[in-house]
Amino acid sequence: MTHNDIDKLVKSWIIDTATRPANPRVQAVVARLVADLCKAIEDLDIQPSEFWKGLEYLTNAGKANELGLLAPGLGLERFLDIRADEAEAKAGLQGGTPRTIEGPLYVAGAPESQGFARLDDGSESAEAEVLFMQGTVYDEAGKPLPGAKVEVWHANLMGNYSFFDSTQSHFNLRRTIFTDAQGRYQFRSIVPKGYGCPPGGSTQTLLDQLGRHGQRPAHIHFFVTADGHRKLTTQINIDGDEYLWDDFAFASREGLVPAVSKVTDAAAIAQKDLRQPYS
Ligand code: MBD
Ligand code: FE
Repeated sequence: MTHNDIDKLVKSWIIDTATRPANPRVQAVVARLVADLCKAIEDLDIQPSEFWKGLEYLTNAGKANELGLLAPGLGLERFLDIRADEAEAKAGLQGGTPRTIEGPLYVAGAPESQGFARLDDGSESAEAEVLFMQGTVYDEAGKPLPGAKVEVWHANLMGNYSFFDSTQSHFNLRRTIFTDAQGRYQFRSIVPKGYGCPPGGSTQTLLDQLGRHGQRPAHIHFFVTADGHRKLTTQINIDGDEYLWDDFAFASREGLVPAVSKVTDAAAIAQKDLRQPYS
């Protein structure tokens, strides 16, 4: 069958030409996706057994709540970001901290504080390196923005996230910090390890067949929001990670790998103007 024949056939099935109420956007999107799938079946001579295997795969991935992991693994979430960057560039917007993907592991409702927060519950203090981070939220004119909401979340030393890992306390390594009068936020936490897709899970099983690993470099996620401003979704990477430029989710970007300095004495830490000195 030609692609043209497929387009016609699919439209004749999917789009109701009668007067029933319909959603034109859903009609257009579904007709396109089904037609593209039919074209792939035709061109690749996908066998019925392969088709049903694919459906079973998606069923299992959905049941295991892994579709949100599959999307970044296949580069689809990164693709949405590339398009968002293009749309902003077209609108004449540029500069600022680059966006990168949210991923599937954000949880709303983290404890809130002003200016500073400690993110970790101390349960890994014996093994972890202490991490301090501070920054300033600026508006598009480069003016510091007080009262901006900075939501931070990251993995523990096992590369796991609270709520998705029942061994962690609720909201461990998740906080919401509002910037102070100078637009600054500061936090203390632990240096995280990178995430790995669950071995034997739907996503990793597919990645295996693509000859790919399912590792992310160590990273920290951010949402930055403020009234009258668009939301920034981003991450930073911990420099030196072996997967820094080999992320299975394609989220690493220039400008999101801040300089890390190792500080070993309390006096030097105090000099960094952190409100809650190392203890
Ligand atoms: C993560 O921690 C993550 O940030 C992404 C994008 C995908 C899987 C796990
Ligand atoms: Fe993550």
